[in-house]
Amino acid sequence: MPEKVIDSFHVKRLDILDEKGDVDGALMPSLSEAYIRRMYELIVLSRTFDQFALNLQREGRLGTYASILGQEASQIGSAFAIEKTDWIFPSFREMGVYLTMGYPMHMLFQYWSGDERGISPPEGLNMFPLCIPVGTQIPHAVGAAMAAKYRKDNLAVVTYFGDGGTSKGDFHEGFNMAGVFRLPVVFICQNNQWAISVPREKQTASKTLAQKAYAYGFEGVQVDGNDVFAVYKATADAVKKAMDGGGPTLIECFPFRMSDHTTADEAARYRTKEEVEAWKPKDPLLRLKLFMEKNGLWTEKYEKDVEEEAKTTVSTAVKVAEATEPPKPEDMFTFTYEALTSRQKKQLTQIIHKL
Ligand SMILES: Cc1ncc(C[n+]2csc(CCOP(=O)(O)OP(=O)(O)O)c2C)c(N)n1
Ligand SMILES: [Mg+2]
Repeated sequence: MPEKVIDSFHVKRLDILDEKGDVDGALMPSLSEAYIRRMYELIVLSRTFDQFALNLQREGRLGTYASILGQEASQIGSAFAIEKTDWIFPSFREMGVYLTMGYPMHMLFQYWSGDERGISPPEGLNMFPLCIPVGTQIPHAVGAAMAAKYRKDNLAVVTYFGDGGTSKGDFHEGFNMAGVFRLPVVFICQNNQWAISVPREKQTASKTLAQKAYAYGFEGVQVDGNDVFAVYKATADAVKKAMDGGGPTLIECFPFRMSDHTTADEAARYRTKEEVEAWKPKDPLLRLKLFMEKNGLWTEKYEKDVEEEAKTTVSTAVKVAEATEPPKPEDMFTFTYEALTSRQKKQLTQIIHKL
């Protein structure tokens, strides 16, 4: 008997906005000028937030922080395609998504300064707290999508994770269940080429991360992660498909982690200057700016105004966060243990009476 090919697959890659600021007119989604300006303003706001956070950390006013520099188009582009009624399960690097969805900025500063009250999403904002354990948000999102399908809720569930997250068992278990039950979930992998010091080629032998979806019976697509329009379109299509009963989609965004892994890391020790330099012309903000300039949506005054407003917004949020009374150390005992040991009782007394 001759061997037969019983299955094959291909991976689509979506690019709309190039490095010169030109778009593919056939693929460009129909977006109003005001909408495009809002995208730009949120990219600037997120980048400003990021810069403030890095500075505050260096001054000892914030704890370890994970920068989003270079990943703004992946985050803001996708978040613009998510409805307020959808549910979002982020990883730890989605500050741009939080800000686009309207998460109070001062709470993010509160969280990164070690106050967990900063990451209790306000009522009405369908976002889960950021997730530090790599990949564990994936099965949570799949469970929520299962519930949505069961209850016939008209919504999609969107979850974010990194290239490193695709090596976790949570990823494979979540993907399997999403595929088998054709759940309304959109998986957004921000393949920023690095998982701390592990480069993409040591993460997997697969040619793309997008193709991993095919093993679980659904579509994976790769998108230029520095292209806000391509990320927006891929996410909008996947959200619509999920809500129309078409099942899950994996979107592999292809940006670059321009910064260190976190402020506790020093990327220069494991990656070359040349690699970082090569990504600079691909910058998502620069590219959108060029597009807007070519289309009469950008002037130097507009840029200055947007930057000034972002700085004011961010510094106000810092002030609000820093004016918040810190949590009481004794709460650690009140909410952690059912019953205190005699040693803990002694420690608690010492804290209360400042002994
Ligand atoms: C379960 C678990 N193992 C290890 C870690 C330590 N850790 C934090 S981030 C990270 C790498 C994540 O890489 P990736 O998924 O590519 O996300 P990125 O940091 O690039 O956004 C690791 C191993 C962790 N937080 N959780
Ligand atoms: Mg990564």
